[in-house]
Amino acid sequence: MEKIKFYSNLLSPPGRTVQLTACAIGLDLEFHSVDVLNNEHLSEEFIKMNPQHTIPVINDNGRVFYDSHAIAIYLISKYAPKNSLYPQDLIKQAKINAILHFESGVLFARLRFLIDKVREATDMSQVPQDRIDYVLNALSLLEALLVDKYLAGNEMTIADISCSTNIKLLGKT
Ligand SMILES: N[C@@H](CCC(=O)N[C@@H](CS)C(=O)NCC(=O)O)C(=O)O
Repeated sequence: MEKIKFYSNLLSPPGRTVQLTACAIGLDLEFHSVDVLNNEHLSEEFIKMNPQHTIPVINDNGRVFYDSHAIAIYLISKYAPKNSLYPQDLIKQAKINAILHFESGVLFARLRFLIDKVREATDMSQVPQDRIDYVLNALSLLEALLVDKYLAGNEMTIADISCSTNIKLLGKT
């Protein structure tokens, strides 16, 4: 069996979610760098793999998957089904899934909206305040989720991995 091919960029938070998940379950991925800043993700070859032209993407022996949340769940369910990063218990899964959707629809979405403006600006005064406020509000919502030791209870799960990759990006910005 071939190694799983992993198309991503080291700076991408969703990409890091997949990297960290694979690392946590001891899975060795074959990394293929995609230079998003130079539009490599818009190439015909890449769009054939993922019509939404987002990274990360994996190719597991001919089966192609995109979206970090879907990939993380797939890798654990297939290669480490007993791992507590994504437990088999449906109630725990529902809690984790809700946080993954929060990451995708609120936290990362707002962060991306802000980062786009930060990239265009020559100094921070050019970044619209409402974009900063939306991110701060998303961080407050994330903080409010943290009632136990980890986001979805007292054990670390992929919800923590997924959200933490955003915080790392904010640290860089
Ligand atoms: N929900 C997706 C988001 C992926 C995403 O937006 N990735 C960015 C890089 S961090 C991207 O590929 N942007 C290029 C584009 O949207 O065309 C996931 O979790 O994988």
